[in-house]
Amino acid sequence: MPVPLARMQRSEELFAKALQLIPGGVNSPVRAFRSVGGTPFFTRSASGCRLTTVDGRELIDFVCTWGPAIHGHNPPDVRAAIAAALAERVAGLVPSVEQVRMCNSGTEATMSAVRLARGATGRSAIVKFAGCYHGHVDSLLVRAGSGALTHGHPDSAGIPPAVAAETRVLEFNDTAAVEALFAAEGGRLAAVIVEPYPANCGLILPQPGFLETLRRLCTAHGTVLIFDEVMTGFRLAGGGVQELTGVIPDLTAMGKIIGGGLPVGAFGGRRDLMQHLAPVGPVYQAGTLSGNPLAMAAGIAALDRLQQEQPYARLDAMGARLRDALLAAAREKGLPLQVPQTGSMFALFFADSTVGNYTQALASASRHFKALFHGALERGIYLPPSPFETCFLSTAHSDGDLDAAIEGLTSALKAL
Ligand code: KE4
Repeated sequence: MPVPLARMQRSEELFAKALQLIPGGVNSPVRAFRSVGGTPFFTRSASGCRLTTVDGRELIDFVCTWGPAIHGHNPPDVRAAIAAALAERVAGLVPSVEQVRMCNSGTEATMSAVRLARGATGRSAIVKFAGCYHGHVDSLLVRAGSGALTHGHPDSAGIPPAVAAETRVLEFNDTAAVEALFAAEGGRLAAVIVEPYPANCGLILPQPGFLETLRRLCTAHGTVLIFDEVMTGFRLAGGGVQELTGVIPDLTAMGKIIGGGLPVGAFGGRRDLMQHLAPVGPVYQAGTLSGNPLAMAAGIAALDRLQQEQPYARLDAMGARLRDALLAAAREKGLPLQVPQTGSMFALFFADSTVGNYTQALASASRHFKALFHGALERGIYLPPSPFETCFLSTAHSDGDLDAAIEGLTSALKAL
């Protein structure tokens, strides 16, 4: 039975206190519920795919701490992990990685990869795609996705115009625009950075040939192709999207799952590029706790468990089952719903046709999403509090959990 959101008064009290201590009451903007309204709840405990709030509500979790919790919350084996060489595992799994450097967040990983590309090519201009979010890097927080999009200021305050001036922004899937930019400026472009499956303005899948075009043009012009697989790495396959598509970037940024819930990022790729990094080469990059044994151990346990379980086919089947159930419910209700889904990732766009880029994502009806979010929450289902995020399944989601989620979500859809 739906439970009114109002019965989360303990969370209200705590959030009021957090607002005194932390800007916006959150350590990361996406958590503020700004896009959907209402007060963020506080979690008292979490296990597997379920959260228990300080208000005593139990919720099936589809946010999965925004991606890292591929094994759900508090997996025992991750806790029992021992320190070993995480780098060895990453190089063995990710096709583009001949060498890798550990850091402490996805933001550091993308920032460092861009600096490395600029240092190795001696060029300054970089290309990103609207709606892609690569962390809060000055030169990449330009028409970004995720919280930057949710909060309606894709170009954040505090970024000097000169910094953003070297960033070219194109629409994802716009092959003609990419061809034209390379024709005009190919020799000036240090890097193209892209989420190969953009998942920070909902979930957008590449049209056939788009990633291959990026690869061809970067190779022809000596531009470094960077895949930001912070979200998709190890989640969609052991080797991420590059394993699934066979499109191999020059550098890959990684994060989230690689830390097993602790703060870890990494970037790696062609050896000749990585050799430009200090102390070997002139591109400086550093981090006090980069590669710390605690975080490495958690990441190793998470990756090893993925290798042992090979959950990818099961996760994809579960995602497809959820997608089909939601589409059927929307059809019955006469709602224009798109549910892009790949592996353990899916999103919900209230739109008449496939959402293929940022502009189309923005045009989808976020008012329906807001109502769905609250309807789902009242039915014990926690979706990301923004239409510009992606939902995640984990190895902790059982078929029974999925049945419960389908019941709750279809009920919430029908109540729109
Ligand atoms: P972090 O610096 O938050 O570890 O990673 C930045 C980042 C880089 N690249 C991609 C593709 C990402 O999705 C992210 C971070 N994702 C957001 C969720 N959409 C993290 C949530 C948050 O900002 O709190």
